[in-house]
Amino acid sequence: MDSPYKDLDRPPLREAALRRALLVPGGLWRELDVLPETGSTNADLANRADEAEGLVLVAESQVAGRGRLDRRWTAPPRSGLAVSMTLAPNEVPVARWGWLPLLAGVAAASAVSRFTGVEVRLKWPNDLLVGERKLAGILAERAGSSVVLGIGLNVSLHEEELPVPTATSLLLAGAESTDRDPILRALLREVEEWYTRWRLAGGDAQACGLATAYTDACATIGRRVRVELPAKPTLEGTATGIDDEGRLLVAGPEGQVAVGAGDVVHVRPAG
Ligand code: BT5
Repeated sequence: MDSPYKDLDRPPLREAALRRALLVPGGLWRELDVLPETGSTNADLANRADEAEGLVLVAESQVAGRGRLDRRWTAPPRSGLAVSMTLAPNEVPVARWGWLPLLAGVAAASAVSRFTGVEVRLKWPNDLLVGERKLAGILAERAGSSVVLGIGLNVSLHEEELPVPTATSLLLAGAESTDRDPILRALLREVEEWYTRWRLAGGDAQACGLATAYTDACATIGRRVRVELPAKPTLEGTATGIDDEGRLLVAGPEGQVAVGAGDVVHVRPAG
């Protein structure tokens, strides 16, 4: 539907105001750009991964948005947030970097819940759910000595605009506000806060409270799950928790197995 009023429903992000609010002395975020259109904000920042951390790139429209394992992330222009950031927690052992996508999930869920009143749960490793439907996805990719963390959040999509029937948006979930500027500010502030705590704890998710926050928000833990792994038999068992490296622990017939976000094709509830 080509309504001339659509732009009024979907005002552009205010780059200058976002910069004023977020690029503060002593803070994590150093640069913030809003592009009218790009292929993928994750791909763009991966090319700049050798610069110091704290770059933030937002796109009003993404034409080649990436999910995990060559999957796609699609959404109409200005209907949500597509944002990537670079992080380089060099003093944290690389094995613990697996917590970064989970950290982003905790930060995004708490920013969204607080600002919009919508109750959000996390599905391991990287989905924000409202009920069983996906509100946001997170993609963490290694690039040089950094991690590019990308978040796609559906804000004002109508039912007929959803890219897949399992998706939802803040609008459809009855959010108190669908104003993207303050949601983005809250999101980036929460990521900064959790990242700083986690990093100061040397990446120890237990010590900094991240593991507890994640477990409290996670709908996967405690459930029966079927885990699809590439080129391996499907694993079925009970999700019992998250290990020190951010992997999901699944207790199955052959004992406890730890599965990493990068390895998993799908985690589905088992009957
Ligand atoms: C993800 O992958 O969920 C990670 C998505 C990350 C997107 C952000 S946007 C900013 C940054 N730049 C990028 O290029 N990417 C990041 P995965 O778990 O593999 O889920 C992908 C699947 O989600 C697709 O195969 C679809 O089934 C579904 N999907 C695609 N677009 C969606 C949407 N807008 N809402 C809900 N589900 C969607």
